[in-house]
Amino acid sequence: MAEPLTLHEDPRSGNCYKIRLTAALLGVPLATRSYDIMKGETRTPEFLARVNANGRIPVLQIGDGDTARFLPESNAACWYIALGSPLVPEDRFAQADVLRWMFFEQYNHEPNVATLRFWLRFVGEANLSAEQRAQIMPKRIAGSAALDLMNRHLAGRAFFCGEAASLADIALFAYTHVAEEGGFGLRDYPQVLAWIARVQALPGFVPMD
Ligand SMILES: N[C@@H](CCC(=O)N[C@@H](CS)C(=O)NCC(=O)O)C(=O)O
Repeated sequence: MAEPLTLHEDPRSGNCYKIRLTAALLGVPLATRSYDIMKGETRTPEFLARVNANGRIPVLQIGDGDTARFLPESNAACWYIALGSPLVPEDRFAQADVLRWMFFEQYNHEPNVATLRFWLRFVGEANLSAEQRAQIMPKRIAGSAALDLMNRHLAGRAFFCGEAASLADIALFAYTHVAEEGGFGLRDYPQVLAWIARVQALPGFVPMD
C-alpha cells in the first residue's frame, strides 16, 4: 500500500475490528486512532467536518495531512485494503458472491446481532429506552434467522465463498463470534461454531481485543 493507512475506530466495535483483521491477515501496516462512541466523540464538529459527516466510525484514512482521504463504512474499507489479495477472488461471479454476503451482513445480520450486543453489553438493558426495549424481540428473531441461514449455508463448506477465506468471512465473523454477548446462543448453530474456529486458525489472525 503506497500511502499510510490510519483506522479511526472504537476498539469495542466489530465494524472496526473487521478492518484490523483484514489488515492483519494480509500483513498490511495500519495505524489506529481511538474514539469513545459512548462519549459522542464521533459527533464533534471537527469529526463531522473532516472525518465522516455521518458521525460514525470506522473510517479508514488514506494518506496524511491536507491530501488525506477518508473512507467510512467498514466493508468499503476492507475492500480498499484487500482488493488484489486472495481475500477477494478474481472470478467475476465469486467476487460478486463475496459482495452478496457483505451486503447480507449489513442488512440482515449487523443491525440485529451487533445492535443487541451493543445494547445489552455496553448500554445495559436497564438504560434502554422503551422504543429500544420493544425492538429486542424483533431483532432477536431477525438475528437468529441470519445465523440460521449462515448455519445452513456452511453445511459442507469450509468458508462462505468456496474453500478459501474471503472478505465475506471477515465481515460476518466480526459480530458472529461475539453474538452471545447479544444473547444469541451459538450452540444452536454448530456449522457456524466450526467456521468460527476455522477463521480463528487463519495465519495472521488477531483477536478482537
Ligand atoms: N454501516 C457502518 C456502521 C457504522 C456504525 O454504526 N458505527 C457505530 C459503531 S459500530 C458508531 O460509530 N456509532 C456511534 C454513533 O452513532 O454516534 C459500517 O459498517 O461501518
